[in-house]
Amino acid sequence: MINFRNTRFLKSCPSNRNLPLDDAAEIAFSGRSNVGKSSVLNSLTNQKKLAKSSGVPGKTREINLFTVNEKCRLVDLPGYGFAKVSKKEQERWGQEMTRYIAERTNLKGVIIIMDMRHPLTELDRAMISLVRDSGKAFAFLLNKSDKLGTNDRVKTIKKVEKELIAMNLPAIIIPYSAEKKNGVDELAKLLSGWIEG
Ligand SMILES: Nc1nc2c(ncn2[C@@H]2O[C@H](COP(=O)(O)OP(=O)(O)O)[C@@H](O)[C@H]2O)c(=O)[nH]1
Ligand SMILES: [Mg+2]
Repeated sequence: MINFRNTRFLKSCPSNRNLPLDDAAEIAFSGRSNVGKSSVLNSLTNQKKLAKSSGVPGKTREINLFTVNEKCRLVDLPGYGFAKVSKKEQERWGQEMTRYIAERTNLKGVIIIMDMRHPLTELDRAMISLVRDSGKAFAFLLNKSDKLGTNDRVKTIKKVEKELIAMNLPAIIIPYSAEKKNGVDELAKLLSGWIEG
């Protein structure tokens, strides 16, 4: 099992052209802005400010890379669907993201993070087809589970599972709370499997 606790910031890349050498496996985290992507990275690595988490959505517009160890990196992709970003900027980001996911040879898998209260939005579905077309591994993390009661949580997970199966997708779902640190071990186990095979 990979130890994620020594993860360090490596580099911020405004475009694919700035990416480091593809000499370590990468795992990318994607999701609508404000779903808690930065908070998930922080909880996984047991650090408070590794990925800047803030109440200001849409701040992360670059591909941020973090070194876990010499064989593994975590990648924080720009959050999608932030209304205050211009259409043009969103389009450019769409292109950078598409290129990263489709062409990055050392990308082992993508964690699609969704807010458990609003799963599978239109933009999530666009991201899903992008990742599916890339042939890379992917899984779903339903964050902010602490915002729902047990019944609604179970119901939501079942509903998402059903929809994924209907779309012929692997229904790998991790219920998660970055705030309460629930699901961290499950996530670490899944990522370790992707990296260590
Ligand atoms: N209740 C709750 N709030 C969360 C959780 N994860 C993130 N948040 C909050 O959601 C907001 C956005 O989080 P952030 O990590 O910056 O989201 P990002 O834009 O996807 O990187 C912040 O106010 C976080 O404190 C969670 O699991 N539970
Ligand atoms: Mg963020």
